[in-house]
Amino acid sequence: MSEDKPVTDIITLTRHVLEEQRKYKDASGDLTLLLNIIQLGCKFVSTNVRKARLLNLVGLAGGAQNVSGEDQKKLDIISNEIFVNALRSSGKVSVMVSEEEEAAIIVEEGLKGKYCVVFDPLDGSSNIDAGVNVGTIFGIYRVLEDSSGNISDVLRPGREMVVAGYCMYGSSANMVISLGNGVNGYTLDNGIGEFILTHPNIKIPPRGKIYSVNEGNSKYWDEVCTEYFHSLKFPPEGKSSYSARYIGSMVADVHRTLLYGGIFAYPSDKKSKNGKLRILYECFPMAFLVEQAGGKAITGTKRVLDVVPESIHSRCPIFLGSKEDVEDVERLYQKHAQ
Ligand code: P6P
Repeated sequence: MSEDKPVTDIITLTRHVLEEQRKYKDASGDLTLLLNIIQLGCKFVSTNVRKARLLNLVGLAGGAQNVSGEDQKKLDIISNEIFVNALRSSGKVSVMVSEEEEAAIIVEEGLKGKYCVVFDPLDGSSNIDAGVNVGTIFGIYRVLEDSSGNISDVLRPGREMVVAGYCMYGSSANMVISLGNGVNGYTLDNGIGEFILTHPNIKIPPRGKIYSVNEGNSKYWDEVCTEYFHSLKFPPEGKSSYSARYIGSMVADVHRTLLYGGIFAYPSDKKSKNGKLRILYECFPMAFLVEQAGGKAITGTKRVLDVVPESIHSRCPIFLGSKEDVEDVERLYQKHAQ
């Protein structure tokens, strides 16, 4: 909220999306409702992540039982169930892909809608015990023309998404979202249960001073990664070294990169030929957001959003962040390809 706005003129995410919807005369309101469902899921997860830290709900049941004697489920499984049930009952979704579901969920006739949602309900959940920020990552496609809603509606380039976003659960819940014309950030006001606009029109700096990569994999890196990250640590005379920041939770690492600039990478290497991060519900939404904020996202040799996933859990390498930093990597790959 800008300084001069009176407290009584609060811009919530719902209001912001409705204002956006009014720009499209044929808008049905379905996307607005769908985003409200996603907000509900994020509010639920936010509450339970906070509770989990207090009630030690995290981790496998391991014999722990809840009051009705049922085995406690891992938080990410519960989070997944909340999103799947809420999205299915919305009647706005035909296909769902979740990090927690082996196969795509094709919604039954009668409840099918115009959209497909791909999501990781609780990315980085292994970090919850340590109190590290975790998050929900999501992307939305419209069902293809003449499609009744099936797997082909999601095995598409990320550039065809209509919405991408994440919700980071930390000291507060921060939603960062793009509907294809810029990026806005919202903070959950637990008092009124609404996401309030706090970071309008996020733009990533053209170049940063931070690099974010798991250096524990450096012995497996290709020549480009070895040369590139070395150049950040041992720059030419007169240039400052970059700082290293790596949390190991994608939402937290990308959120910092988006706000402060620099580069986040999960490269392919000799151990993981396609890297670790999943294309549909990690790489695409983050690449979409970073591009919308004026940055870039590449696999090393091509734009991430131009990749076509072979299957719903396919992976790809990713370098994302400030335009000039990512272009340095791009040039190195081009040089090594000659
Ligand atoms: P590594 C979390 O498990 C995750 O999927 C991403 O959130 C994170 O960026 C990555 O894995 C961290 O992987 O191999 O560095 O521990």
